[in-house]
Amino acid sequence: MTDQFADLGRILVIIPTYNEMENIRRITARVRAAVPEAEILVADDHSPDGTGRIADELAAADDHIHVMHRLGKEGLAAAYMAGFAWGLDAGFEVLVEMDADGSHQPEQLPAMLDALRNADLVLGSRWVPGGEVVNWPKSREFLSRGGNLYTRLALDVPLQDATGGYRVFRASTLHRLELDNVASQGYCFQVDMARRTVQSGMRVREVPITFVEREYGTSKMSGSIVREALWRVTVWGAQERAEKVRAAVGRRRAARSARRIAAGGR
Ligand SMILES: Nc1nc2c(ncn2[C@@H]2O[C@H](COP(=O)(O)OP(=O)(O)OP(=O)(O)O)[C@@H](O)[C@H]2O)c(=O)[nH]1
Ligand SMILES: [Mg+2]
Repeated sequence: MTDQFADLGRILVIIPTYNEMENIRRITARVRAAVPEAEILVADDHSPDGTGRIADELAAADDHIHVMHRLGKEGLAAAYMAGFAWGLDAGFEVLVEMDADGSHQPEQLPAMLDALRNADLVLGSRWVPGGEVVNWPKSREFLSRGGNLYTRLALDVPLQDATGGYRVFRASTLHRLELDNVASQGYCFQVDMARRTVQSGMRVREVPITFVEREYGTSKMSGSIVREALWRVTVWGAQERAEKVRAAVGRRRAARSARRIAAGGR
């Protein structure tokens, strides 16, 4: 089998899980088929339904599958932070975020990896031309589109889908992002990572994906995750605007004193 992405370096797909018993076999098999050279890290938060045990069985049968057993449910962001640390430490050059529930289709990963050749971060995007959602109630679509519009306006970040969770990072991008102080839990963590990448001048590309609503298991989305996203984005936006005003005032003062010096005064 030829290694289609050898030029990108070693690839790790991180799959956080909490009670994904019905999904874990399916999703790992699909990743293995779609990108055979990629390795997988299942980051399980001690799922009561035994997802971690099933992942152990899969890992025992396949040296491309690894499992991280975490102590308890700490949220998606914490699982990804631990997964990133593990992957960077193990020397992977490409780190992928993917949900376990089938919403992020492994078959679309090759197109995203291809886009990484000209980017530092690739976002799987539902809201660029060619992107779509399947089986989503109108209310969820409204929430996602509205959340992204609000994020664009509040943070001045030119992304159509900054809240999505299907992503491909270069290791070098994660190294530059100072992961230690990434706060927040749900969507907000995704927004924070995307805006930091844009603001540090790195290249972010959005690739259209077909997001498929989960068929098995239950969603961990909650009102508190949405509320957290809303207030954090608002606070970040206000901070950024205040900084821009401070910078503009500073520039004006500097220009004024330069003019005074040029005129011989003080
Ligand atoms: N390790 C870990 N994984 C989690 C946690 N919460 C959610 N996940 C996983 O994160 C992924 C996304 O969670 P979902 O419940 O699908 O959340 P969502 O995709 O935002 O919501 P839906 O669209 O309703 O499915 C899934 O693979 C979950 O198992 C957590 O606290 N710890
Ligand atoms: Mg989901």
